[in-house]
Amino acid sequence: MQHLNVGLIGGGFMGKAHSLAYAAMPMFFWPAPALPVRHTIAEATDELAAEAARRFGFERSTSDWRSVVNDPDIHVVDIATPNHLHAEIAIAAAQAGKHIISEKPLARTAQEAKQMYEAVTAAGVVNMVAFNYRRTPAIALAKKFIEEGAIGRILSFRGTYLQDWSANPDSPLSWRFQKSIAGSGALGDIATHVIDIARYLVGEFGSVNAMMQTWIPERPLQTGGADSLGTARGGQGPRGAVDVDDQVMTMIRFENGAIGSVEATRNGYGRNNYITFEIHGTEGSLVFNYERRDELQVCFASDGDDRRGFRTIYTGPAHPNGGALWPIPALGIGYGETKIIEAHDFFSAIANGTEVRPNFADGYKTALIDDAIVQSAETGEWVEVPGIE
Ligand code: NAI
Ligand code: SOE
Repeated sequence: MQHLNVGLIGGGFMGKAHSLAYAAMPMFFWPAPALPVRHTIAEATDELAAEAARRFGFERSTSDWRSVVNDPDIHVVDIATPNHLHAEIAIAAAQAGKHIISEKPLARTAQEAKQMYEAVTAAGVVNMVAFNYRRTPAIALAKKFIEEGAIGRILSFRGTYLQDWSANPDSPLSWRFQKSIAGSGALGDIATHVIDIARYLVGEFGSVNAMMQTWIPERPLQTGGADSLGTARGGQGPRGAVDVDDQVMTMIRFENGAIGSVEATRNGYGRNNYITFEIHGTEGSLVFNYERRDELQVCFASDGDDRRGFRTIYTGPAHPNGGALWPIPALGIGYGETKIIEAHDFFSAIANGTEVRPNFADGYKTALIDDAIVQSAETGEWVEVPGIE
């Protein structure tokens, strides 16, 4: 079994999730496609890096991500930093011939995403963007039903991603509220997950008509680089300007004729990780809510008029990736499992020399959709989403 050395850059929330996935992947998927070795972790300072290495089980640590990218012993570069560093790190890693997984959104703009896509294409390395939610077994099951034709031709997709961690005006001005670092707000941070799910389940976006809104224009300045996701509150100290959106809503015309909508907010009190979709087809409907992520609700026209209504399928060993997870349906799929499946699929692609989706082309396509949404919100017009050049 091949050992592949990972260089992980960024030891915050996603540094934790990816480290867990590398440790746990072979325990779930055995024989593993390859064994991820937690070789080096890079953080913003030497102290943070050393602490992250101890905590997440890495052999070495550094505050210089370039030394990781250029280390001949490293096979895989994992980018788990704030968004402004994704492009620079990914392009350097591709030029050094490393396989790359990057957190989402792939980049701050479509222009940046294009450069990343071109760099990995030229280098011929395996590349993946970490839209992990599509690996939730219930979402993969929805994909299977759609591909089997179980709900017929798709008519409409209605998707949401609603959270409330930043609804409090005292939650700090972390990097997620700064355009120079994040690129955009709720759009890039969370709407992109639903856009990825919509592309996965329905197909390519043709055009969009969107609104974007900033509800809290100033937030307390934050010291330190990591985002506490609202759990640390600022007091009466100085505040700085928010220059990204808190909320986005868009209508969608898909290329295949389906219509739909995506909305996302980080100010929806009572909603936590409320990723939902409802899909109507000519032969049935599918409904999903991540806060009940073991479940897929289905209604098939063939059920007959006298029993028409939604029933709940609890995902388990009979469903996509279920065999590798837990032996009984509804034992509980967690966020960690989506990252473990993601790690499995990424390392399988490296071991087998194949492609994995979503890849940088998908990340670039999503960035083109994001740019079209921003343009539409500014002009009030429908905006066509360009294809990949
Ligand atoms: P975070 O703020 O918790 O952690 C980011 C870490 O990067 C911090 O510890 C920071 O010190 C470190 N960092 C900053 N500059 C660095 C540098 N030059 N070299 C090395 N490390 C550096 O952020 P979080 O939540 O982990 O987000 C990271 C990325 O993951 C973002 O792109 C975000 O959009 C994405 N994300 C994806 C999620 C998913 O479900 N797929 C969930 C959460 C975040
Ligand atoms: C904050 O909105 C956040 O951590 C996002 O950055 C992630 O992508 C999402 O999965 C969870 O919430």
